[in-house]
Order: sequence, then structure tokens, then C-alpha cells
Amino acid sequence: MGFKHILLDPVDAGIMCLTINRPKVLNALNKATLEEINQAIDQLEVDNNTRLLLITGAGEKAFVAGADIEEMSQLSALEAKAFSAFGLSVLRRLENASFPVIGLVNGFALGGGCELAMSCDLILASDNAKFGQPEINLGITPGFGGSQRLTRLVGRPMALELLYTGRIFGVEEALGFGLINYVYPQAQLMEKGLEMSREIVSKSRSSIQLIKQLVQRGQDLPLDNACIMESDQFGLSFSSPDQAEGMAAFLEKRAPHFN
Ligand code: DAK
Repeated sequence: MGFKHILLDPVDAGIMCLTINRPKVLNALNKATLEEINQAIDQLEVDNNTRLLLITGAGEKAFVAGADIEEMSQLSALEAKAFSAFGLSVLRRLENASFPVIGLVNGFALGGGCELAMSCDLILASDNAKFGQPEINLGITPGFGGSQRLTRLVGRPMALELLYTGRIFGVEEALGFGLINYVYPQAQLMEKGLEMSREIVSKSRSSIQLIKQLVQRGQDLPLDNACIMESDQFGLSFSSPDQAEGMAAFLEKRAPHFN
């Protein structure tokens, strides 16, 4: 499928890369871009070869500098609500995708960009990355889940400070908050992302799918219910050929070969 605002490319066996490609406006997310991300997810979900998705921004300056302010400035209240609901649903699809999603944050990740990054399973950042939820400066609130995801990730007092002030912060603070996994020089970000991706796709695909579901769904459940879900998934994992192979490999003192 031809896209105008994003690129969707295979970058290694089983590994796809989605690049937000509007560098002139620092990859700001307009409705058309969100629609294309949604279509890309449709495509990846039915492509059995997709094992993992990387998301990044075009150019060296920005991952995504937010929702497109020019487009948003024209919205009525009802249109803004619809835009927010659509953005939320697209980000939720990434969180619930049947494959891991790694955000490669290569510059500004502000507003909707920070929200997009937070909907990825892991975040690897370049040393020039900057994060923040500056919606307060536009007289609006976060609209793609920032108030909720940031609070769950960094805790209530820090989330409220960042949301009240709109302060932009760098990778050292982001690491300290537990918002991101690792920081690399910008020129190495893609290679480091690929390195981690290759390691993940070498593992059991069925286990990864179950683990992603457990973590995504379990974190919003009471602990007892989440642990029951884990028992169910643990049981289910014994129906997979990977369980037979993984345990046989251990007992035979060899490396497992997962399909
Ligand atoms: N939208 C549209 N264009 C943007 C943009 C954005 N978010 N960010 C940057 N650009 C454009 C600039 O207008 C400029 O365009 P030209 O003037 O060249 O035509 C170009 O990108 C380069 O930007 P700058 O010249 O400003 O570059 P600087 O290096 O000087 O500054 C910056 C970089 C990232 C600090 C600055 O561009 C900036 O502050 N950008 C805005 C950051 C921001 O406020 N992001 C949050 C956006 S609000 C909701 C739904 C969604 C949301 C909220 C509610 N509902 C519907 C309820 C989400 C909101 C957001 O994400």
C-alpha cells in the first residue's frame, strides 16, 4: 500500500520499521498520518511474517513533535473529541498488537509524540531526545492518553509536575523516571534497535505474544485477577510446540530452535 506520511519497510527478517515521515513539521501527527498508522497496523496484523515493529521519525531532529497544531487549531470541540478518540484508539492498537513494538526516539517526542512513544513496549532513545507533554502551553490537555500513561509510568507527583508545567526534559531524566530503556548516540540508534529486535525475534513467538498480553492487560487488573490470568497463560503455553522444544533443548543441553 502506498503511504504519503509514513514509510513502512522491512529492515530485517521479521522486523518492520514504521517511520513518521513529515520532517518539515518535525513529524507532527495530523489526522491523515494517524489514519496511515492505523492502516499500517491493519497490514502488519495480517502479515504472518511480522514479528516486531520499530517506530521512529524521519530526520535527525524529531521523533514526533506532537499532534499537528495547525490542523488542531481549526477543530471544533466535537471534532477535537473525535480526533482524540481516534488517536487514542490507534495508540491502544499498538499496545495490544500481536507483536512487540519498540520506539526509537530520535529527537523531540512532545505531546502526541511522547504519547506515541509511551504506547510502545520499549523505548530506545538517541542522546538528543527530548520528552514532554507541553499541551498546557496551548491551553489544552493531553489528548492521546498522556495524562494516564505518564502517570502509570512515572508516578503521580512527577506526572503532575510535568503536565502542569509542560517542562521538556532530556534523556537523563527520562532514564531516571523509568520512561525509557536505553540511550545511544544518534548514529547508533537504528543499529542498537535492530540488535535488540533480533534478540527478541529469536525467542519463542508464542511466549512473547502471551507475555505482552499479560503485561498489558494485567497491569490494570487487581493483582489476584492478574495472577489468575498468568496461571491461565502459563497453562496455555504448555500447548505450544515452543514449550516442547524449549524444555527438550534444556534437557539435551543444546540451544532451542523455535519456529
Ligand atoms: N504541529 C505542527 N507543526 C509543528 C509542530 C507541531 N506540533 N512542531 C513543529 N512544527 C513545525 C513548525 O511550525 C515549523 O514549521 P515552519 O515554521 O518551518 O513552517 C517546523 O515544524 C520546525 O519547527 P521550529 O521552527 O519550531 O523548530 P525549533 O527547533 O525552533 O523548535 C520545537 C522545535 C519542537 C521546540 C518547536 O517546534 C515546538 O515547540 N513545537 C511544538 C511542540 C508542541 O507543543 N507539541 C505538543 C503539540 S500538542 C487532543 C488531541 C491531541 C492532543 C491534545 C488534545 N484532543 C483532540 C483533545 C495532543 C496535543 C499535542 O501533541
